[in-house]
Amino acid sequence: MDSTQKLDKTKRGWWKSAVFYQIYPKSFQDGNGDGIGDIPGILQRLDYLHELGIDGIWLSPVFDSPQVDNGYDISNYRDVWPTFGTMEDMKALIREAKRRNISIIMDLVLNHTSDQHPWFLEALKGRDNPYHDYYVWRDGTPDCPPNDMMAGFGGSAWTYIPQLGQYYFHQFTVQQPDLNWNNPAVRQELYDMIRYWVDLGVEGFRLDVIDQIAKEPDQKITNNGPRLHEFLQELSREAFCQEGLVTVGEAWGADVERAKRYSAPDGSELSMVFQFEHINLDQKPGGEKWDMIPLPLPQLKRCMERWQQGLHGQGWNSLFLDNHDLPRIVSRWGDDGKYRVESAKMLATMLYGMEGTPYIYQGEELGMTNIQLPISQYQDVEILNMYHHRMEEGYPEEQVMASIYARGRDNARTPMQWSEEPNAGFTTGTPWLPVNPNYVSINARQALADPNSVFYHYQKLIALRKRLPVFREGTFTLLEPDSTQLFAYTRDTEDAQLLVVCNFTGEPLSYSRPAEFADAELLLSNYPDTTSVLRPYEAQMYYRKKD
Ligand code: TEU
Ligand code: CA
Repeated sequence: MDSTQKLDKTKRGWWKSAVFYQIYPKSFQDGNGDGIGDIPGILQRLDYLHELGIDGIWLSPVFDSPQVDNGYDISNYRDVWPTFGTMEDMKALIREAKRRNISIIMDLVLNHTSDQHPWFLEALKGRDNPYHDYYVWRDGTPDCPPNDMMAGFGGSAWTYIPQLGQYYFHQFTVQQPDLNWNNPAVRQELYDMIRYWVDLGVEGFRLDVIDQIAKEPDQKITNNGPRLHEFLQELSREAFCQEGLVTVGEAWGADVERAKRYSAPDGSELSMVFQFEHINLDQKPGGEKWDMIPLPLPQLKRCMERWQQGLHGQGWNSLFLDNHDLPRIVSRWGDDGKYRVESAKMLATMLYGMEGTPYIYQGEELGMTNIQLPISQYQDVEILNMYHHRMEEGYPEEQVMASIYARGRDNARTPMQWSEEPNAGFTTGTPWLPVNPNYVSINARQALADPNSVFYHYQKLIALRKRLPVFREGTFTLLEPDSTQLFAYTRDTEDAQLLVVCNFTGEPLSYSRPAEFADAELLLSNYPDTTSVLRPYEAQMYYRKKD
């Protein structure tokens, strides 16, 4: 199978046929033995990514940063963190990736900077400093913050600066002050910076918490602020004007109607957004992400249906189950024990039959799993803040740890498992976060040697999506919506039809496919043959030409 079919990236909307791969640089490949992944390490692995068949890399932030939030706290937008490498390394990465027809998509954090960014250091110098208004300030006294808004990773969203007699606003950690988008100078600085990266050959951007830039803290508005779409349209006009750039905004607050605006086909805002409605379904209503419930399958199906049908012809979906903030999907909605391989393939099949642009998170193509560590070994600021907070509140420690095992972001951030060599071939030094001990049996070297691996299943799905227009154009119809075991749907164009059938459970399921598919071609499945039942986590994809 030709997994390396090239897309013509000069064509508008090329990214509709593309598949992207997210790299979390700290954990991908260490090139110099200091235990931390880096850009030279990524360069070593480009051939692996090319083999998988991806068209672009979403690179989580590599900018200079004190790393309080692993780079989502940027202190210099125009340079890379020295531990990751140099600008020369970055240029080499852009060039070498492009040579393999892989685009580099940078991760832009435009909502906030690091508190070590020169703009913030200037802002602290006085109310009259020209950079003071780059951030969001309110007068106050030490004991009385402007309001009771809370920050994303715990604590107040306001931090007091005594010498100014003012509070600054931060939606995330104290070290991530929010930028003031109402100030046109801030916006122009950011657009300039984006053009700088475009000039270096970057072909797109992932926009961190983009729906939070237009916050209005006096009204307690965080996402979807009143000027959001005005800002996005200006951003698009001024910074994304180069034909062919792909832009994907992270939008936890997006519903279908909002997503239509973000991803409007006229290109006035973004190419697409990451929305999280499906991701939030196994969270207790009214609770936090740490408060879990079992995944309600009928609701998942209805949710995907709503997005598939809602955006068809009117916008564009992103397709993802994993990223650096989420637990590993095979541990979450699959079975990371006995049926790890089958369920990892089933989840991919369920998603890759849909309309949208898929994003693979590093290691997902190997079926990498969650990890359980003692609290002293976790690194993530969100996990550590939550642990201290809930312990103080009197939660039983066992329950707190169970939440971390199930939902903690470090699950996704353990080093990439390349081989059965020490530290999974990730580093010759001491990894910054422990390697999952299961690397001896789950790793890329073994996957490449096994024709039945999860890796090759992804490779086939990617190639199919490029070959058959039905993946890109077909309308979506959900079958058997109420079944608590089966996830099945069809995609239809005028002359072809795709059927995707997934057993979402570890129990066998009797199922006969619609009559018109009796003689259809089996494009792909995760068992060596087919029988009259769907075995645990069995997934099948059928294709037929209409006559
Ligand atoms: O995440 C946005 C965000 O809302 C997170 O708080 C998310 O809800 C949380 O990670 C779920 O556990 C983005 C980045 O993806 C994340 O890595 C950053 O920490 C965050 O923004 C701040 O920049
Ligand atoms: Ca390194």
